[in-house]
Amino acid sequence: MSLEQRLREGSAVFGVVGLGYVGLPLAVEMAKAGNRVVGFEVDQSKVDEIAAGRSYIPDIPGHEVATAVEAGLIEGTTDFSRAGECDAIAICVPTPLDDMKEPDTSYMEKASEAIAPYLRPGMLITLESTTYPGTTEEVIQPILERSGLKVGTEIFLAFSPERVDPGNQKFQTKNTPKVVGGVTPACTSMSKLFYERFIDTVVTVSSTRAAEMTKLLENIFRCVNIALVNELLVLSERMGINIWEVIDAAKTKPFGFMPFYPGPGLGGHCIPIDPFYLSWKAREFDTHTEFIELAGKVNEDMPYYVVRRLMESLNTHRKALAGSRVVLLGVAYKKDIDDLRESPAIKIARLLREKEADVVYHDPYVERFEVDGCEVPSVALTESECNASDAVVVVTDHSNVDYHLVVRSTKLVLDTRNALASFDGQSVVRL
Ligand code: SAJ
Repeated sequence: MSLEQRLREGSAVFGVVGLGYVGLPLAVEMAKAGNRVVGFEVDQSKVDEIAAGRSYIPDIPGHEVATAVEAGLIEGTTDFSRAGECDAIAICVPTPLDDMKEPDTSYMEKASEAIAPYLRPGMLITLESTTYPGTTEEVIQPILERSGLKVGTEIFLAFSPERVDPGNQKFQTKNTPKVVGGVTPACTSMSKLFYERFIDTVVTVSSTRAAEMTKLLENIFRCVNIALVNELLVLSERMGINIWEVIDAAKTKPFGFMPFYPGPGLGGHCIPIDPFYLSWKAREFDTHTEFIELAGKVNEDMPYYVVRRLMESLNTHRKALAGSRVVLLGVAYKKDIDDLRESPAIKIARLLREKEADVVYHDPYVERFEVDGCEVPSVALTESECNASDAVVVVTDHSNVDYHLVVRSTKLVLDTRNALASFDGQSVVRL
């Protein structure tokens, strides 16, 4: 029976390589639609968690994993030779930057090398990892064709960007439209059929490069606009203008405007990183993506700006930063999640330590916060702790924090997220 027939009748077996914040939700969604899923992981602990019917991804309730496991629809394995059991495999592995801020495609290459020996005629492979235009056909396709199978005629290959927004309760894997672009039209139509099995809306584009660029446009759009408001924040502060008030006023415009907000810097595994995948590839075409470079510079400066503003604020209290006790309130990279990756809190803690401040943190979602191998002590958010501190810096504005307690019992609160806009406390300094 052909892949198309197996996809149409629902007997196809699916595979997911990489069971992280993208792969596990994808595998669960596939299983919820009745498809058997084999999850491939290099991390045995993730395989064990799944076998025990537990979820390690906050957006995925444990019972959804347990239900799928009990129904025999999901299993994890570190045995990549089982890739041959699958009819369609989605690759969802990290695409970080190396120390020189250049793309590190090693995870995608290793994943492709791991499954290539086991490919069978008729199989579909999709790449979901955010990457530069050209990756699918220049990097992944040659590796997969080492199997001796030709993409487009014997196997199918497409790119389909992940669009996971960690913590988003409204848009999740099933109801977020999925863009797909294949190496050939047959690859595109086969990947459309695949994703339509478990995702509500699938949007096809003409090529893998168009799909790769779609994702980068989405994230560069965010990165550049966040940098814009960060730059306007710095200017507005000098002009004595409240940029937060201005943004709220601007967003009353019912068309042609989308609000972004200043902050202590860009965190997460995507927005601070993905744009540099494109600027790296652009050099091959003698093009300098100046918007991306400038946005990166502005966003990367924000942790330094936060520390400068803290020093100025302490100065008005006749206090030096050196020797001051500073509580970082909220260290995850964005509100109401537990993820520390690329969090601006890391850079802020490092800078404060360099200036000999006594740094501690409080974050209800983060049990352990380590910077350069040295643990930042966690403190309870109590009146005595606030009283004892010389400053509290709201780095991430989690919802479940008693900001009233913080404002009434702290000498100085530097609010980098406008979380305290409704508080009229003398101690509050807005970034
Ligand atoms: N941030 C600001 N100001 C803003 C918005 C965000 O400073 O106005 C900061 C956040 O605090 C965070 C960083 O930028 O540190 C990234 O935030 P984000 O809201 O872009 O969220 P991510 O990186 O977790 O997920 C994003 C997705 N989010 C949204 O679309 C809202 C989406 O762009 C991608 O699906 C995802 O990256 C990805 O995986 O690429």
